Amino acid sequence: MNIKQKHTDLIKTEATRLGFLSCGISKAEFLENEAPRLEKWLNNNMHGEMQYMENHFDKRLDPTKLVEGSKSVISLLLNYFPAQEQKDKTAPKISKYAYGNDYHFVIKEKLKGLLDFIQEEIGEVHGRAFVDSAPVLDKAWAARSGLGWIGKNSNLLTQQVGSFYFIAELIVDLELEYDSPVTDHCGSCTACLDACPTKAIVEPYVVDGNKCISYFTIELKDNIPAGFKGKFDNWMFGCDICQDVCPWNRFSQPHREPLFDPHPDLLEMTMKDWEEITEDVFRKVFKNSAVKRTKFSGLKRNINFLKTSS
Ligand code: B12
Ligand code: SF4
Ligand code: SF4
Repeated sequence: MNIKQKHTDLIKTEATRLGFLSCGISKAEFLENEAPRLEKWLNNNMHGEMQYMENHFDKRLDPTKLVEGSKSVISLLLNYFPAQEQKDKTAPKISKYAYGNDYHFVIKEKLKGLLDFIQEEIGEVHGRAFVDSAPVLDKAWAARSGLGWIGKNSNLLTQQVGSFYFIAELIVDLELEYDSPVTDHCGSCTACLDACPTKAIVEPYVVDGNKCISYFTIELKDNIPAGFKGKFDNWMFGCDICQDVCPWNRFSQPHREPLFDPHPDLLEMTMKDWEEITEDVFRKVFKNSAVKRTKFSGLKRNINFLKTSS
């Protein structure tokens, strides 16, 4: 066995041991196909107020500009599909990814573990860990590395486990064996486009961030535009509709990461509990959660928006 293959096998085995769903590897190079798409998306203002998306255009498309001397992008998936969902079906909804502890911290620890392992087992390897934290096109790298295809809802998707997982990367200066992309299995399906209540999937594979419930409820600092009243289908933090309707998500399996388990109260809270939520309850239920991104005031804004929508 050649040395690159041996290193690749070691890394993939350790990734599985750390709890990642899968690991795929690509050569670190310029993302030629994605460049015009990203440019168009930005020019059409589909990032809305997410100004960070305008920054570091060149680095976002070329990992060798982000991590000097880098040779490989190691992409990793971590499942967050919960075993149980919110009990009160009339309660405002929270996206499944935000039930437990903030994934940025959970994944960073695992990535650090993988990088330490590489340095111990393979030698002097330089690299950096990324989880939604820097200008990296997570989905594009995962797709290149054969971890799934980018579906018409623009999420990375697999036939085996659907799309309810996070994507992260290690970008390293080590040459490895590279994977190949898998084929697109969306076929003639349009379930996600048809189900999106704000028509944010403006054409297959393109999401106008500016129209997405996830953007309004998490990213937007101002008031939610009144024109979207009645269209949120009761989502108060994020939105899972275009994934819930995806036929491949029938194959989602519950995660086994205890840190992603929700605070016990979260699943029990009723519509009334959410409408009357206090800052103390918010702090308790969302202690280490990504929901803290909206702050108490943001979540209240979202709940009030839903209340005045119906
Ligand atoms: C900005 C952002 C958002 C924005 C914009 C969404 C978007 N689609 O870009 C908002 C706030 C709306 C958002 C929402 C969500 N997000 Co988000 N988001 C990001 C972020 C930070 C950047 C994405 C990006 O670069 N967008 C720029 C545009 C240009 O890229 P794109 O939509 O991916 O476009 C590509 C494809 O459309 C493709 N394409 C275009 N045309 C065509 C044509 C063909 C034929 C093909 C094949 C491809 C293709 O090329 C483009 C460039 O690669 C990433 C993290 C990261 N650093 O990558 C997370 C990320 C994409 N988000 C994630 C998640 C989980 C979500 C939500 C599900 C959360 C929720 N439940 O509320 C929703 C899903 C909404 C949706 N349907 O996309 C995960 C996705 C995991 C997965 N399985 O794919 C990521 C990867 C975070 C992570 N590290 O895990 N998000
Ligand atoms: S997350 Fe919701 S609002 Fe955004 S594209 Fe998907 S279905 Fe539409
Ligand atoms: S719902 Fe259908 S079109 Fe949309 S991503 Fe899933 S398989 Fe593809």
